[in-house]
Amino acid sequence: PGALPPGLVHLPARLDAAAQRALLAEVRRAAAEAPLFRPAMPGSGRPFSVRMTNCGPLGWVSDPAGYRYQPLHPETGRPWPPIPAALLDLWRELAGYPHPPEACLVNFYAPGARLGLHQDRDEADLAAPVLSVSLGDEALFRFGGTARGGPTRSLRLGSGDVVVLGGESRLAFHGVDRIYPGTSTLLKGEGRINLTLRRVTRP
Ligand code: MD5
Ligand code: FE
Repeated sequence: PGALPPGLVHLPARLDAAAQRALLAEVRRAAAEAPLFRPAMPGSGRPFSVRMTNCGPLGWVSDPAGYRYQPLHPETGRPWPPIPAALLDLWRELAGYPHPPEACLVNFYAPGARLGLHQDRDEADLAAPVLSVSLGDEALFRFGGTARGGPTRSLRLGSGDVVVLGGESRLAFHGVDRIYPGTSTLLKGEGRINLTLRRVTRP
């Protein structure tokens, strides 16, 4: 409870059930063209528990050589599929930023997957927010301030929730501690999908 930090806007169930189903169909289409891959930590090569793919002119990838955005899928060598129109509409409505996103990172959390605390700072344009859409099972999302090791708070994110992370929250440490299996019927026990829209380059 209590106020969220400046720049963090949580819109519970911003997408209704029909919009969630339509978006999920788009994500499945994209993943058929650009298969989910399992990124590895730079340096150690330790695999993520989250699997990923991307839409848009650029996609985020991580492998032992480092984190980066690139125009081609790391395994197929093909361009990423386009960002679904419904997501571009949501960005225009909510981002407060006058240029389109260039990457839509798709994170797939099977039950048991998690994402450690980190900052998103691989984008050259930090003036744009990150817009997050959750589908499927609920997740325990944790966020803190811009310094590692500071206090953190948690927020439960459900299917259809949208979070806009801008301003002072754009560089906040954040992660996903766990998902709650069986809390949504949308993905039928498969887990959770999170979509993040990102502007990468300076316009
Ligand atoms: C997720 N994804 O649920 C989260 C939600 C990622 C990632 O963290 O990098 O793919 S996006 C949350 C986010 C993005 C940018 C800033 C902040 C949170 N924040 O300041 O809290 O899969
Ligand atoms: Fe992140």
